[in-house]
Amino acid sequence: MSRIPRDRSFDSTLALLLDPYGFISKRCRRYGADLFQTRLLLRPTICMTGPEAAELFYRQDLFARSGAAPGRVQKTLFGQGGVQGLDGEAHRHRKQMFMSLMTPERIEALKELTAEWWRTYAQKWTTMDRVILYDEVQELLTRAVCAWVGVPLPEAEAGRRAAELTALFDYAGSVGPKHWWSRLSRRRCESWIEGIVEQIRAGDLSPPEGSAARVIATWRDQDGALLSPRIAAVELLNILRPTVAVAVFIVFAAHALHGFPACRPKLQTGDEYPELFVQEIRRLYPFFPAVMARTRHNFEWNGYRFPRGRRVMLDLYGTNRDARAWDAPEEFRPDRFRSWDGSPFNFIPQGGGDHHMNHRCSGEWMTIELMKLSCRFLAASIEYDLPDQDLRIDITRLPAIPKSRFVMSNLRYAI
Ligand code: HEM
Ligand code: MYR
Repeated sequence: MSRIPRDRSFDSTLALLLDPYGFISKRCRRYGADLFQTRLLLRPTICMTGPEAAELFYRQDLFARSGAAPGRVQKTLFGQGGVQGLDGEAHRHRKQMFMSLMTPERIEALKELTAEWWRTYAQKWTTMDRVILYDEVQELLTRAVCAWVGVPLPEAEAGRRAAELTALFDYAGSVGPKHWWSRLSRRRCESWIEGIVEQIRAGDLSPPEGSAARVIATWRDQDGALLSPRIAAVELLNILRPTVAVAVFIVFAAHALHGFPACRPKLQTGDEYPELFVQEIRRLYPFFPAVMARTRHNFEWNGYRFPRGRRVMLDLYGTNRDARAWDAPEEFRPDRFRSWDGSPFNFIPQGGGDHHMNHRCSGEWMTIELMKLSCRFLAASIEYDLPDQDLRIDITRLPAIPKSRFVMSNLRYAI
């Protein structure tokens, strides 16, 4: 039996905040192991990295999610009572609600709405001196996703709602005033969507058959009861918020197009290259750093003893760059995905395992499709200049984004 390496410091919360993407893998390398134990937010936590650790982490007989996420993450990013904190049958049933929304036809409908908004925004950008892509795409996606789920978005509210939805993910990992703004935004978003759910149930609002707002407002849990309006709101926000968060990946795509201009012409035709390009962006760029669970029992793994009730954190970012699974892992090479083995545990930017059975992101296919569409638009439909700016990616921030948020100028768009 080996002892799980222990981090020397009393509590590592600050070290994690200062280096949220490198924290786990750097320490694992230092200790020559796939795991180590430390204290985070004063709770003992086992941190793990790599494909083998990912395979372990998604074993539901060994790990549970209820009570695993820190309160500050629930009060900002996730909300309380949603799918992320469910286990077993209750999780599978609720997950079905999300997965039923991800049919090819429904995803196609979102792509059409989003493409329409790209065109509208591009026209507006031709009249602007400077376009801050991160901010603009948040708003564009807010409009597309609200239409798609069936939530009315009056023109006068679009900017404010986009800012509130963005605050849920963009400031979830912040401390101080931004964190509090994120909490306030969660309360505002939940009240807004709760009102929508109540209107649907009262028959005052009738979103289309198959739309997320209707499916969620009328969904019955295993016991046959409707979700409470608050939980229905949390779940509808589990679609709205992360769709707006695709703005982060779109900004990374713009960043990669600038850094690797040879990719641009290859994105202009066909479907194959956009997919490779998008996968490599999801693998290499820093976004969702790690996921958390807690052990259900005492067990042993690879000679290490895991005690019952221990919080465990899996390194998504480091696993995507693990040299055991990837050649030259730090290099941007979209073509590597031509020969990827398709493992559910070595490429996990949106979680691992199975979409239906595990907590793996239900919006993963949607994310890929929105990214492909957006990359094509950036590469083929518009031209722009990049004014002087700091494009370095700030990896001390959660989520990481280019410091300048990607500024474009002199934008050309021929309809
Ligand atoms: C779960 C990342 C977009 C809906 C997750 C998880 C990650 C993730 C890491 C947790 C996996 C786990 O706990 O094992 C991302 C990233 C996105 C994104 C980086 C890019 C913006 C989306 C989209 C949607 C979505 C577009 C929906 C439209 C969800 C839901 C869950 C989830 C509902 C909870 C699943 C469960 O607990 O079973 N996502 N996601 N995400 N994601 Fe995403
Ligand atoms: C989503 O909105 O669900 C998808 C993207 C959110 C990424 C947010 C990154 C910062 C999260 C910090 C919490 C880390 C939990 C261990």
